[in-house]
Amino acid sequence: MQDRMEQCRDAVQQCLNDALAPLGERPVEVAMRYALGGGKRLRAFLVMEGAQLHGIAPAQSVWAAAAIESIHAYSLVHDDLPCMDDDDVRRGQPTVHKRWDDATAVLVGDALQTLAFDLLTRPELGASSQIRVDLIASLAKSSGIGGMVLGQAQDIAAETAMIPLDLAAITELQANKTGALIEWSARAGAILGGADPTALGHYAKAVGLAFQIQDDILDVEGDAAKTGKAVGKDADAGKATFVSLLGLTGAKTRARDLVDEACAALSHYGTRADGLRDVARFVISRET
Ligand code: GRG
Repeated sequence: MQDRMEQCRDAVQQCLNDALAPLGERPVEVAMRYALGGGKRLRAFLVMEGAQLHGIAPAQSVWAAAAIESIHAYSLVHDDLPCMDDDDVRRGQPTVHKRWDDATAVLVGDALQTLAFDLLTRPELGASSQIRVDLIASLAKSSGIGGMVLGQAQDIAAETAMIPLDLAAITELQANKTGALIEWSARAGAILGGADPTALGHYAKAVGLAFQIQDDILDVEGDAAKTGKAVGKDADAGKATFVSLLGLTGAKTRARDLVDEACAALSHYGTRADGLRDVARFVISRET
């Protein structure tokens, strides 16, 4: 799978380079390229693997893969702003507002968001008008107030009110905040192939939740490694996470169960979906 992920990373980067080639060297344009660089390209890989299952060539699906990475990059740039998470480092580099300024970071996020929809209109995607409309409408819902933006707002509201969330509330919040884009990524391949995306949607719901649980596990294990404290002690004190609610062992078990559920949802595809099963396992074994 590592080889295929690397091929996907290269193809997506080339596609983004092509899409950005007409841009100039204004700070916002340079910062857009900067924000799009790096990352695991997990969402792109889901798009391209799902598309391949439905007979869509990588040269086509890479445009949808680049679109979701553009939305994802926008969300990270805005999430890092001082008015949100106030982070200084992203993908091992200074965040966009640190390297430039807040106004540039807001504009970069805005421009990356609209770029995503532009990419779905490109002729190289080779899709019918109806399929393009389906992809654009579902991406608008998943990234906007029907998905990611709603999840971010729920997160901010919970933090502002200092209300500790229960398991149902945190599951719903994360399904919106990070799950919606992961779900769109997996479903996009079936939509591109004119097929029913339900099975890939079930797979992605489980993978999205496992991804977030692993994120919480990495947070506490990373903090413990840095501070030398026992795992789980003082990690993001006061904030409910899957680890604080389930315990570290419980969170790991839940993540493994979700990966099993995700793999089972692909039964209809047989061994042709082994690449997607590998991604599900990768999500809970990743260390970044
Ligand atoms: C600002 C509207 C708005 C939304 C932001 C998704 C999100 C909502 C914020 C991200 C905050 C965050 C770091 C959440 C943890 C899970 C996550 C999305 C991690 C980053 O995704 P990876 O690991 O990143 O796929 P790379 O860099 O590999 O692409």
